[in-house]
Amino acid sequence: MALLPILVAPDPRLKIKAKPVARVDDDIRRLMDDMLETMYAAPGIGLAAPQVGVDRRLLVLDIAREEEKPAPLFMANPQLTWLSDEDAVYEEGCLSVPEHYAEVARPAKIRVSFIDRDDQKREIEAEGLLATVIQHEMDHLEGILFIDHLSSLKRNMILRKLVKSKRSVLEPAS
Ligand code: K1U
Ligand code: ZN
Repeated sequence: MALLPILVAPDPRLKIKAKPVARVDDDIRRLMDDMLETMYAAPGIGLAAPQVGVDRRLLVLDIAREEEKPAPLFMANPQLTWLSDEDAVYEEGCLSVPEHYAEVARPAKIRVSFIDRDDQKREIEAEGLLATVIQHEMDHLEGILFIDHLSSLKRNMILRKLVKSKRSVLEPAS
């Protein structure tokens, strides 16, 4: 398995609508495994393929706590089949928007259909943090970041800080 570099905003590859996969074959399974390893190493609780520069509708997640048994979920071509009217607000973070967090409101309960790591069609219901992380990762497949749910003032402030910190890595002060 391999650790993959995670793209940081602003990056045009994070704004692209990802393409469906035809099926989950050995190449896709290897990519999903690399994404999971990258997510655990970051550390994070979710990761979508566009975050590692891959233009495909794939995501991995695991919201199990450190003291719990790992419970990874692998999704290809996820589709929301039902959303609750009621919203829930969570403080969100993103490995592509490092060190910034903000509250985002999303449907509290969802039903999502997807193809799993064994190329089997599945549908699950989710609520709480799991529902939030699935929706956050599915946004990545549409080229949407959690900061796109904030006011343009807050979003631009965060983007300016990210540009500045990228610059300081490229041009360290002498
Ligand atoms: O970059 C990502 O998409 C992953 C992101 C997922 C997420 C977190 C919280 C709300 C919505 C979506 C992260 O994993 S950020 C890091 C994080 O939340 C975390 C890291 C280690 C332990 C617990 C949480
Ligand atoms: Zn994210």
